[in-house]
Amino acid sequence: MNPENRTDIDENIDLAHTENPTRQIKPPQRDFYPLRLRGSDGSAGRPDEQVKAGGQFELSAPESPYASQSQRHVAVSVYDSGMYSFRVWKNEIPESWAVKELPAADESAAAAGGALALTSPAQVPEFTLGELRIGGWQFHPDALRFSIVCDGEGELPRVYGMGEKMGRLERSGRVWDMWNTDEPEHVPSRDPLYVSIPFAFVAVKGEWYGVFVDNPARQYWDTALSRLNTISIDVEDEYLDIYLFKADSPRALLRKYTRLTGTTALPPAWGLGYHQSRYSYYPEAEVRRIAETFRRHNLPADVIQFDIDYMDGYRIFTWDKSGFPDPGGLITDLRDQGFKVVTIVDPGIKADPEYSVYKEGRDRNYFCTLPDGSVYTGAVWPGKAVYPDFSRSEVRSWWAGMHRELFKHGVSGIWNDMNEPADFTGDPEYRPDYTVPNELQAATDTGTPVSFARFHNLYATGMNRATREAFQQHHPDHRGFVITRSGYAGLQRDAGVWTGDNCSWWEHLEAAVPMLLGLSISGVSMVGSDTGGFQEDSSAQLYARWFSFAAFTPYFRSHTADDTRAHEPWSFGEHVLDISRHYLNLRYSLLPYIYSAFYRAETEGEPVMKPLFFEWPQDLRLAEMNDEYLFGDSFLVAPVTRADTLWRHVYLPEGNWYDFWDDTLYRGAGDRLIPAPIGRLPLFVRGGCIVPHEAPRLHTGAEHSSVLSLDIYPDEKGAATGELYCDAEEGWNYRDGEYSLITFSFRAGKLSIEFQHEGFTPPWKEIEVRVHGGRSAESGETPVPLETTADPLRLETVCLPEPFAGEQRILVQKRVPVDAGQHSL
Ligand code: MIG
Repeated sequence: MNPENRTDIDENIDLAHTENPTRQIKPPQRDFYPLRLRGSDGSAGRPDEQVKAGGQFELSAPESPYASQSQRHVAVSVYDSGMYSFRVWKNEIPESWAVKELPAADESAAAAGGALALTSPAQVPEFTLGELRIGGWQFHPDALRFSIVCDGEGELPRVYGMGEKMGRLERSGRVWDMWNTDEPEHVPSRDPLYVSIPFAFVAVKGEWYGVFVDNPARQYWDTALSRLNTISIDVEDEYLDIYLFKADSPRALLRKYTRLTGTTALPPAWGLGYHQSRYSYYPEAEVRRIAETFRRHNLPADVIQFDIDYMDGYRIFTWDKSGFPDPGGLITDLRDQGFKVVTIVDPGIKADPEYSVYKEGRDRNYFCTLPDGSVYTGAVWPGKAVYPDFSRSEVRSWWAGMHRELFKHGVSGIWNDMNEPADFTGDPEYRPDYTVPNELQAATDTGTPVSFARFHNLYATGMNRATREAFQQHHPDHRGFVITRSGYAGLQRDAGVWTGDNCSWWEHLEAAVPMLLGLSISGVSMVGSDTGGFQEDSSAQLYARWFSFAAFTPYFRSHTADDTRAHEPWSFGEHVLDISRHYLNLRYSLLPYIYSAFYRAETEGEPVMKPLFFEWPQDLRLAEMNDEYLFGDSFLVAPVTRADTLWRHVYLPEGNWYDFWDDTLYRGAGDRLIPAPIGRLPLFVRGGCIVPHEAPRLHTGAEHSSVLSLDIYPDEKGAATGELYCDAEEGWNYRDGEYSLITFSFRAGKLSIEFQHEGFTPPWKEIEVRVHGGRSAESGETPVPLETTADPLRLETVCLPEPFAGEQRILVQKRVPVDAGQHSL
């Protein structure tokens, strides 16, 4: 952006509510020059074209007027996990913030996952891996380009992943922009949004490939738009690190990616409870009223979140003295009611010479500068603001230390907002430029400053790392809880993501499903959308539907903007209150199940919320499934995302499926019409699963009930398996073995309980086992909706089906001890 176009901040103008027209993203027009092989002797190619791992080539663009700048090296590496990397570079490459650990190098190219071959011994080197051809290296002084051609004999590649994007789960046919952007208008065509994860799954001819382009600079991915079988990627930098994976399933592929970039750590159990938020609960009396109302209505909840108005004039790490005169007292009282507090933190520091955080940061040169060395001033909520330079470990430690002001009063978790970073002096019409200028400098620990053209997408990651460090500094015995709006590949090691400023639209409820799935399969397991919608006023019906859906998403939070009606569970009358309580209870009773799914997320990178194609990659009906998903291994969720709906069409994949509410047994694969009046989330349990659950509590700090329930849903052969993970629910001792992993298996009427690991005494004394029988849906009878009155959509006649009871068909019920052993049922 031309710096001259930047707006000077006028403190009286409401910058938050500016217009923002839809734009189509296209990479800028550039003349690229092909990079050709050049022998070390200067000849035009090498005769010995057989590549080995570790092979290096010299490339140059002889026809380019920039010939002197255009010489590049390409190095190929092979890792033991069946992963290949290409490094195209000229200068020194900055340390990657995405890659956690490189798997060991494996010199034999026959590593698992198929071999890589150099197929074009001609001038432009191309490598093939199965159906993929990687090559077409091109040079422009501002960008490098390469392409991935899928030789699928006419079959077009399907593309998934790429993090937080609007639109469908399957990403082909568009150009995607990787540039963290404060984008409040989530219309389907809009891109980019807050998070950039340049990692995609490419499925072609039944094979699964992964492409990860590790470079935080802006990237454009033309996913088979310009040419149907080609993904062409521009990176606005002078180097590329491309990782290429091959696996026999999408799950195995994601596992490789999370081995490289890390997994989502197990959150403290309270983080998986319900969070209530709004912009903003103010003053403290309002916070107390919210907490009391939750308890008065018997609503399970663990967290109240404080949005920016808790601060003194939006100064980070301060408290508004009149609204929150005694934050410690307030938070203690909330704790007595079973609530924890999560506070918002923004990166922009008010440029106020009287403000200690500003003064200290300025005196220590901790803020980002322009190339002339002067501190850059932009603007956010507090007006003129400066930006901490999170590229430096010293600044991150300082920022971590500042959290003392929050933690000393009892704050438990941090919500990082505005970390794209947003800058109100940027271009409000073109949101990718609603940020600090690219010429800004990040000083880095190496001493070589990098411009924000390269650091921009890492800014949030730097901030999230600092927040992680805050927990290490102040609460080393706590796991910490961090939710971020922005981030880059690998962000899952430090934070979960909520999907930012959606609207109270049915369309956004519908969009939340592929959006959360896209993030989940890009390594970020802790994800959620603002329940009920952030901007605008939710209707009672929308809130009820959204709430029941969100109970089956990893991060479960209601939030709404400053100018909307209230979006609390009781804000829409008795019926929505009942529905909300119902789904809160269900969520809380399933916490042992959800927590166990998070254990798999940490140890294996398995997403908690996952698309159906993950489980049945061969079933092409699932390749485009945007409105159903798996939550953990056992539940298939098909949320209603349209107004005034009584029925929902559902496609059930192969296997047996039990309607969760009444045990109607469906045999997949096939299409079904399922009754779905308000209050009844279409929910199915996969035959062959054993679901652990417990009596719901008002919050996760309350004592567990003494009985754990195990509901067994047998498959066609009458068998089922399940698992349960438990530990202290906070702290790190589980990493030293203080946990128990219990597996259950049911076969021929016998249940066996085994401890795969026994390092923690489960909180339950007994197990109540129930075997479900299922009622056949094959009788030809059309299922009757539970509500037969005239007005089921106006909520007056909501009939809430009881979970794990009521209409279900239980064949056997029996209590057994929580010990290893075998029991006849
Ligand atoms: O520009 O802190 O996405 O959740 O309530 C608005 C106020 C700034 C944006 C976040 C939203 C939060 C709001 N913030």
